[in-house]
Amino acid sequence: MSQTLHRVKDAYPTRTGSDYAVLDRPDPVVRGTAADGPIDADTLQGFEARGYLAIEKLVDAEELAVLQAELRRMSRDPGVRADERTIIEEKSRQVRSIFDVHRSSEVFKTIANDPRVVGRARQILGSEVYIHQSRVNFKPGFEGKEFSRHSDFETWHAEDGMPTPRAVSISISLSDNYSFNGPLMIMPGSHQKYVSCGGETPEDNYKKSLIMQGAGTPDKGTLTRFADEYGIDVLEGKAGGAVMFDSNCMHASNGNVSPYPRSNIFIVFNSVENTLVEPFGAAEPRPDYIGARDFTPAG
Ligand code: 6CS
Ligand code: FE
Repeated sequence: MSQTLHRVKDAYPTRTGSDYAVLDRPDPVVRGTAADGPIDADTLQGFEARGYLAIEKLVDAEELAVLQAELRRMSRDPGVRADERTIIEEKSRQVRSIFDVHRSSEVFKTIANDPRVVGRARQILGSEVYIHQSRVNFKPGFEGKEFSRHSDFETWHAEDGMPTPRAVSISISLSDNYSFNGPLMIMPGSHQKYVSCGGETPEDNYKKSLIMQGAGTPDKGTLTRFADEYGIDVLEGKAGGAVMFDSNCMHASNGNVSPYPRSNIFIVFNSVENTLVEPFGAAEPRPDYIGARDFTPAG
């Protein structure tokens, strides 16, 4: 039986050609409890309310040095640069992101499956988890371009076929994040609302959206109302720290005109009870290196 017949009414319609709309989120945010893993009750409560949590020090100096060395190695490898999983900045031609690093790099595969990371994801999502996507973002000094404001889940729902927002991202800082070098910015609490975006998904959208997102970025009116209601938290933090955030948080990051790079590794965990079906708002699913279709549990 085709998966289409299994599809219940889509609670998160988007890019259906109609106008923008703000919908309530019917699905819960945190499904585990403090007893289920390393996150304490207060921090879990904060994640439920704000949609994110910050970990001041996830890895120690030695582990961080290994991650940073791997980042440098990959960014200099001409084979990596030529690979379709590597996204190049439009103007500067510098490496913007490398996708699928949890499969192409032993070092990043190790940290992506580390109990300190997977244990937290399982606790938040209340189930076994698998890796939906991984990427390293470079955001080099002077040239690193911005990421316009968006909900990751809106894209994963529309283009990868992710049914509900039962997914969580972790961004591990590989360089210090200051207010001035393009750190992650999250609207706290915005994950409780879902912005159904207007327009439709262009053919092969990922070939452009990973350089600069177009479809799926909310309209200015909605973003202004969201900023007025939720505010904007700027996630500063030292290298080796991390931020975990709900898949539906409205987030962005500014360009980087400082001399200091803002590099991170970004890993997305999806619940094994929320595996991908066909896209809800695009003609074709995106390639496996962006939306994984291997649902083998992580860890
Ligand atoms: O399209 C995606 O899957 C990616 N785009 C952004 C801007 N954030 C999430 C994800 O890495
Ligand atoms: Fe994003």
